[in-house]
Amino acid sequence: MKFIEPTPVDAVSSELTDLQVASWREQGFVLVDGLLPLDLVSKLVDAAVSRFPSANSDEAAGLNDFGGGMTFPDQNRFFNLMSLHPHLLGATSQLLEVPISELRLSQSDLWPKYGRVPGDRGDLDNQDQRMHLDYPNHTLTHPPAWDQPEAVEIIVYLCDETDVGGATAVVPRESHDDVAYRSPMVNTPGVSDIPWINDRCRAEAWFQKHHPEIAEFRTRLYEREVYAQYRQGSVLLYRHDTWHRGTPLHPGSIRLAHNLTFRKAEAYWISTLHPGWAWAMYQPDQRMERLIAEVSPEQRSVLGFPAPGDPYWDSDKIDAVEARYGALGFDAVPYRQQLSWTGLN
Ligand SMILES: O=C(O)CCC(=O)C(=O)O
Ligand SMILES: [Fe+2]
Repeated sequence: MKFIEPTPVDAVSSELTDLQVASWREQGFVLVDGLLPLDLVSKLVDAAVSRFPSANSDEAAGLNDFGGGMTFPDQNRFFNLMSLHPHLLGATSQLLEVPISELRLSQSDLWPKYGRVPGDRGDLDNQDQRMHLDYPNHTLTHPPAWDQPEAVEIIVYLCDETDVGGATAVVPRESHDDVAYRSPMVNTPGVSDIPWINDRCRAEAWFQKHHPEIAEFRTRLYEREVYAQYRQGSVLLYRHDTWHRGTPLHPGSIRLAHNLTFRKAEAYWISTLHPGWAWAMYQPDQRMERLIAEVSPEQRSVLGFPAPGDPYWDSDKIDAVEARYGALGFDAVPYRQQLSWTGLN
């Protein structure tokens, strides 16, 4: 087993180092430490621990697959602030080479995974996952050429691998003509006629029976996997077209992880994974409205709220939006300033 350890981001700027950016661009992933403040991480851990069933509880025994976790925007403010953390946005902007205002959040969910004893628990069991790509349940199309990435996928780990196990396994891309990464990438569940089986043994048995040549291709992937030895607060940055899988946890333990995707604004074919922001604005706690009012213009733009200077704005619209959110603390000044600068007022 080859474990990969996290490397620290730049301690002063909290930006990814050149080596980290190169690792994501060439190998398809990078595991980093020091990107996120640990006090925010521990607030999120507290929120998640009180939200989800504890390990070994009867309730946890029934939770086999992910889903049913916290999704953005949640009633928990720290989860929402983590989802828009400036350092996550900054790192993504470095990787995709676009300004933060041209990023869009399309996934933010936090879910528990429970460690089980080895055994067959059906097709959908997520304990020992089959090798896969994530793109089939994110994009309507297919990821573009490797050198034109349109999204960054992220796992923020809220536990320590040494305590709970469950290292994410990743297959590093070796070169521009790596056979594992040749387009189209279709040898993964959920694509073409391949059923969506999550459990490794069951999925590989299906490939052996129906497509032995794909089974052979996939055997090579397992041989090449390396394991992310995450710590609490480590961040795995990867892609919708990076081969990876979840591996078993220590039986009886619980792992908490926060998964995110930021896409380029122009890549509208990448869908938002959750019910969406609009449905959240039906909640009596006004979680979405309060968040809109609280965060920076740059963070708002990642939710699709037009940035200062966007042609959307005129002074009537700014007045109206201020009337809507002003009582919650929304500051319209940056929008007005840009309007007068661009001379459209
Ligand atoms: O659990 C993990 O480490 C990875 C999970 C994963 O890849 C997935 O659910 O798609
Ligand atoms: Fe995945």
